[in-house]
Amino acid sequence: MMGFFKEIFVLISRSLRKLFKRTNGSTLEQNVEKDGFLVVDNYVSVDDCNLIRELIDEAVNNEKSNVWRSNDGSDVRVHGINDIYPVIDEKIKTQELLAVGEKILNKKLKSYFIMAGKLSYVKGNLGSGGGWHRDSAFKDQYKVIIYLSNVEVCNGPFQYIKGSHRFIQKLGLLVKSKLPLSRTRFSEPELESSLDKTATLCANKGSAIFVNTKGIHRGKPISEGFRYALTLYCWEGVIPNHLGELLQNEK
Ligand SMILES: O=C(O)CCC(=O)C(=O)O
Repeated sequence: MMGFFKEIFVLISRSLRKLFKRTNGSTLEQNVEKDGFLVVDNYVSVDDCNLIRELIDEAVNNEKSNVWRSNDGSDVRVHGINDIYPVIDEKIKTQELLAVGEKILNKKLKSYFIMAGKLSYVKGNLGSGGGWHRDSAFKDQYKVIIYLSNVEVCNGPFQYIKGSHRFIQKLGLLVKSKLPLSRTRFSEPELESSLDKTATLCANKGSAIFVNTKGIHRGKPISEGFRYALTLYCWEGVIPNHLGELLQNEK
């Protein structure tokens, strides 16, 4: 019952903010609001993607870096890579990405970092993010994922259940599959009634995915090769402790 009221509260506050904004917003904002995501091709040039990939490899191989690895070693992450190489913020125009996020959320964003992720095929891997999940059960959460390598269906593309950030779909999952509104992690069978709405976002290097990660998403388990990507994480307040510990100056 509590979850229901939280959801209604978020819905009312979002509608009020929209009312005061008095504009429908850009196509990008409208798509993220409707479907939960939008892919923009050629956001970063191929040369810049290649340069950033070299920097990621350098950071991963440098023993001074704070590198996170999944248990099976298929997912390797450098949180706050922009603190080691500020040129990355310049190349991906982080300030512009944050400005878009502020428009989508209609809130000021005060903190952020860039996470570099390198996925490689390892038998039995769960994919980036460790399976289907919402980053937050009730609050809208903005992220941008930039592919630095061409991503086909075998390379662990980002997957999103279209519209799953919306209250109406959450209600559907509650009614059809008995999934509480507060749930953030899901097994594949639990999502059976919604999997036909899955968008598998294959795209070329340099593409940027603008997404509300309140919706249900995952990185598809990688079945071949590798995937390089950057993810912008940002917040209205401070960086949560569990992520702050992974940043570069914390080592
Ligand atoms: O990198 C991906 O494809 C998915 C990442 C993810 O699940 C997340 O950022 O929460």
